[in-house]
Amino acid sequence: MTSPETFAALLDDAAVRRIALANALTDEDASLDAETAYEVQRLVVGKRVARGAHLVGAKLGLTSAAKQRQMQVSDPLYGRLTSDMVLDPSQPVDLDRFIHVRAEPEIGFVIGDVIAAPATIAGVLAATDSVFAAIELIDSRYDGFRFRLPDVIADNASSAGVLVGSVARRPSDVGDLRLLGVVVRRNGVVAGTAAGAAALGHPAQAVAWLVDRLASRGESLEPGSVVLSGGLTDALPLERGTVVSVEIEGLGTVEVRA
Ligand code: 0L1
Ligand code: MG
Repeated sequence: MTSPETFAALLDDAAVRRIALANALTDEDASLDAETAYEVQRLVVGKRVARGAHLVGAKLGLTSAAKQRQMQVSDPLYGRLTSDMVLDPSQPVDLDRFIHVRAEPEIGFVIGDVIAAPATIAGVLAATDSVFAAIELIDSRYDGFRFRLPDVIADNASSAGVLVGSVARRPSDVGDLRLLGVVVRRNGVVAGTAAGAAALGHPAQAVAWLVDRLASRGESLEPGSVVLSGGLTDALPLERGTVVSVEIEGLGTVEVRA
């Protein structure tokens, strides 16, 4: 079996050189399972931290029924967010940082208190300082975004960038997160619509899943962590000259310019 260290080095090299791997890790070694892939992910994130970034939180992926069906999985996955991924929405994004980046709308959380496992929607909401509109940039380190579940877990859930909207509100001031309308525009034209419930039925349920999953590995979310609760529509390729904006009811608009 190929070692987690070898796989982590391959993924990190692909990210640093912006050259996608032609083959998924599971093409090279079919015995790679989800648990080992999380160990690869830990090593990949550790390499970013060794280069000076620090952990700022986590993200959920594969939270929509459509994406789970497509990947033939029944669970989401998670990845880690690091400080070097946080981008300024007032500045154009430098596409040279990425391989084939895509943008997707998300509801973000800032966690205020430790959330005990097993977590509940009510427990997550009570421990949340604020929610905000976000754009996540995903960038697979695999050619053509072709991967199986362990591959994308190892690749830190395709994490690449985060743009945080300027409106931060307590969940109790926003209302039912499941019902928040979401409109995604590309160059001013509507390209996708959704509601908050697209993230695992309730964005706070996605956070609860993350808390429980981390707890099963002896980990937890630090107060102050930022959590992206999962893509609400299909991700849009972010090409030069493109502006993608995400408007979420009650949470304002955030945009990314390339
Ligand atoms: O954030 C996401 O939902 C992406 C998770 C990984 C799957 C993908 O890269 O599409
Ligand atoms: Mg996402």
